[in-house]
Amino acid sequence: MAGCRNYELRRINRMPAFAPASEYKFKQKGLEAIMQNQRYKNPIISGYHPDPSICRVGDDYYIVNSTFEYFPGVPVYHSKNLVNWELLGHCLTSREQVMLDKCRVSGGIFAPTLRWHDGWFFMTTTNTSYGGNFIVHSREPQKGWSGPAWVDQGGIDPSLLFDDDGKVYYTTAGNDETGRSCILISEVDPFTGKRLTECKVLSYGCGGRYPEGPHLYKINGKYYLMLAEGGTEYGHMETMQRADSPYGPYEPCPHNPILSHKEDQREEIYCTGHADLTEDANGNWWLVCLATRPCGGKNNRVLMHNLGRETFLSPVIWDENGWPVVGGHGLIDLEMEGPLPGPAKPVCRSFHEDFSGTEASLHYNYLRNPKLENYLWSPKDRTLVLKGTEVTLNEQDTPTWIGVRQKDFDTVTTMKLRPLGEIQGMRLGLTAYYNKDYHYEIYLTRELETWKICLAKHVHDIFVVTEQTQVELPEDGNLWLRVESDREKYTFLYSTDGETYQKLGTGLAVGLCTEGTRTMTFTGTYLAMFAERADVEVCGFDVEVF
Ligand code: 6LW
Repeated sequence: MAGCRNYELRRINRMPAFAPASEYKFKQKGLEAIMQNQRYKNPIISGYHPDPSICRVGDDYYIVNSTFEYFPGVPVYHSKNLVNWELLGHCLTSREQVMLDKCRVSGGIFAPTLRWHDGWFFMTTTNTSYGGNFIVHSREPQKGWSGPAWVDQGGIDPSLLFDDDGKVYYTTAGNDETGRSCILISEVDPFTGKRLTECKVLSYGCGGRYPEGPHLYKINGKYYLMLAEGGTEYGHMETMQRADSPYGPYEPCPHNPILSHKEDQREEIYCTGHADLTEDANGNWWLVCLATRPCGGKNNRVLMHNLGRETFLSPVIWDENGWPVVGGHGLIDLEMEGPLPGPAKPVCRSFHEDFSGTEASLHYNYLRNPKLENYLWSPKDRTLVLKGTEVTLNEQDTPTWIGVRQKDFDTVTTMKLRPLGEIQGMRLGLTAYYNKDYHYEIYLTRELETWKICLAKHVHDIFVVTEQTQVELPEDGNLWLRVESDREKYTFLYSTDGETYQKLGTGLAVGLCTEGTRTMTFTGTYLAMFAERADVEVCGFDVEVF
């Protein structure tokens, strides 16, 4: 463990107290080196990227996130500096690895954990709709992962600890025989998933409800158990315990919760929790966690978020008693500073499709397991043809739908399309989509002998066309659809020349928020193209993020 840094920590009103942007020396592989603190912005992976887990291999860092009903499952991001993250691929790219057929909204894949040991990456997660807990492994995360090794242990939020004696501990957030929430532990074979010991109750947490998101670490000869408690909403917090044995008895950190915004009055970041720790190549420690940014912004007590739970980063130092101190005494910020392991570069979150590939970019997701025959990429023509089916956006199924996460509040998404059929009731368009019961879309439809552009909204059990207008398509049949978003609303526009846009209508961002859904949900808003009943040729799709 890195030695305790000689930081001057201000203990005033639990306001953010970061070590001054100071130079400090540290030993790096026997070389003296000077590392200047760098400032960086949170979230480090924006948009719907909940339940982050991080691991390091040499000076390479990897993060995975939960993906629920979306396919492919569990993205793997890579960084050299903890701030700039590149999407390498996904752990779950086949039906065998991740069955999602008609799964409920926010079903499917819950929180993952990523670990590296002895040349192998291991990712474990839960398919809450089919099968439960499993482990996949890979030597190179971007080159495919094994089939699922199912683990006979209940609960969610599985995690792995590879101990020095070769034992591999498997922890989950489950229930004891009375049904009480607790953390369970057993020893497993990480390749086969075989449980090698009985499953035991490890902890009931440190007093918060719903102890979950367990991670067990071996640090400086002691076992540290970090938990999320309080539930993933506004009471969320992270606690720490430690013991001399993996099975305890554990003593709680005297300054628990080590991370929580439940009392924070700065009104910028909420729900911090579900964290993971890593030591960087320079011996400095870092924590990643999920947190939310309400679309209402500061001074607006309407706590609702439409972007989903995002991935945040905080420096961690260890106090004189060997307990971790996260950020400013358990508070993190939208802008922080710390000894990043490499020079940070500006982050660009925009997405441009050039249709030069024979398959979808890694950044696209589908709803549940896609029928790929309905997505025809033509690099020669620089187009994508979406083949519509009878399945609509309102169904717990797999419509022809392909989208990217909305990665910040201010965006402009533009789609250039050409209808390939004239079928009554067809819908070809662009949607701001939270889930099957919460989405807004602008689309082209055919009604009797006319083309119409409509704006439809689905919120709770209300699905209605709120605006519509007849349109004459140009001779080449091209049409441009646009969605502009900000913290308050989505604005829907169309153009028949790609230059002059007409506004059709708007939809409020609060209609697509997690807190507003009638069942418990965990995802975030997507900007997606879709086709129903007819086919559409797409030759433009750009998401500008400001
Ligand atoms: C995650 C668990 C949780 O697995 O939400 O509320 C689940 N707590 O930690 C989905 O993010």
